[in-house]
Amino acid sequence: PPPPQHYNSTSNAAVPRHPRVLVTGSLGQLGSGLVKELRSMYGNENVVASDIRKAPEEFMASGPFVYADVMNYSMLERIVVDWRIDWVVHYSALLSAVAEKNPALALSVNMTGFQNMLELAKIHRLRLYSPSTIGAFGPSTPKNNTPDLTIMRPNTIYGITKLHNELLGEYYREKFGVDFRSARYPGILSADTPPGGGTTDYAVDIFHHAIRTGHYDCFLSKDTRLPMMYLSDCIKGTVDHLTHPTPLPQSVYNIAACSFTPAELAAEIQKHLPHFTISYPDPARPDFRQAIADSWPASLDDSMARRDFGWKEEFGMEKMVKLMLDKIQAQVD
Ligand code: AKB
Repeated sequence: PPPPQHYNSTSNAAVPRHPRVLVTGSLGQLGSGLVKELRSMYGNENVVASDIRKAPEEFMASGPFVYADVMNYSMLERIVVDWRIDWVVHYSALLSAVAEKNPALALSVNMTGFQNMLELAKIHRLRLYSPSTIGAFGPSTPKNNTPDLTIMRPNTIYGITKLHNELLGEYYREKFGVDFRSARYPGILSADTPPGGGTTDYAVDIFHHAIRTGHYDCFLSKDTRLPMMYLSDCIKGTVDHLTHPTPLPQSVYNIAACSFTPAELAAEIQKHLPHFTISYPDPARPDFRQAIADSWPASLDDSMARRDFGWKEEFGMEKMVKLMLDKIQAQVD
C-alpha cells in the first residue's frame, strides 16, 4: 500500500511529529510485541512492520506491513525513502542453532543485511537499533557477571556475525556519526510468540510440554546456566534504549534479568505442576546446542544499561514461570 496521504512531507521543525519507524523481521519472537508497543506510542501509521513472510490478518489490520528482504539494498532503500523512515529496529537475523546449521545463509542475513541497514543509516541519517546477543561472547570470556567490555572470541557463526555487527556499528558511529544502538539480549521467554531457532529455546519449549504432556526432553544438560529475560521486559528495555535522547556513552550494552539452569527452571515449574518430569541428554552424546551454550556467559553485568538508560527488569525467574504457565494454560483451555 502507498504511504498514508496525511503524512507531513514538508515537515518543519516547529511542528513536532512522531518518528517513523521501520521494524525488520517483525514476525519473529520479538517483532510483533515491539511493533504493537511502538504503534501505541507513535500511531499505527508511523510504524512500518516488515518481513519476508505474509503477516497474519490481525497484524495487517493494525498498520502498514511491507515485504523487506534485508539482503536487497535497493529494496530497503526504497522503503526508507517511500515511507520517510527515521528510525530502524533491525530484528532480521538467524539465531544460533539455525545459523550453525546454515553458516552461509547466516553470513548473508546477519552480516549483509546489517551492513545494508548501516549504510542506509549513514546515507539517510537514520537511528539504527540492532540487537546483539550473549552469543557475541565466547569460551574465553569470563563466565560470571560478564561485563560489557571483555574478551570476545565467539566460536559460533551466530556470535561471529553479531560481534562483527557490534564493531561495525561502533565504527560507523565514530567515523560517520551514525546513531547506532545495540543491546546484548539474553534468552527471551514468551508465551504467545515462539522463539526462532536459538539455543535458549528450551526455556520456552519446556512450558508448552509441561502443560501439554507433563514431560520435557531437554536438549541441554541440567546444569547449563544462561542469562534470561521475559519478553515484556525485553520490549520495555528496547523502547527505553531506542527512545533515549542521544548521546549515550556506549553503543552496545549488556541487558539481562536473571540466570538459571534447566534443573532450576524445572524445579520452579514443579512447584506449580508437581507431576512434571524432565530428562536430559546422555552426556556421552550431547546435542549440538550444548557446545553453543557452553561457550556463552552464565550471567551478565548489565550495570551500565541500568545507569545509562534506566534498564530494570520486572520479571525474575519465579514471576516469569508463573506467568508463562498461566498464559500457556489459557491457550490450552
Ligand atoms: C539464541 O539462543 O540463539 C538466542 C540468543 C541468546 O541470542 N536466543
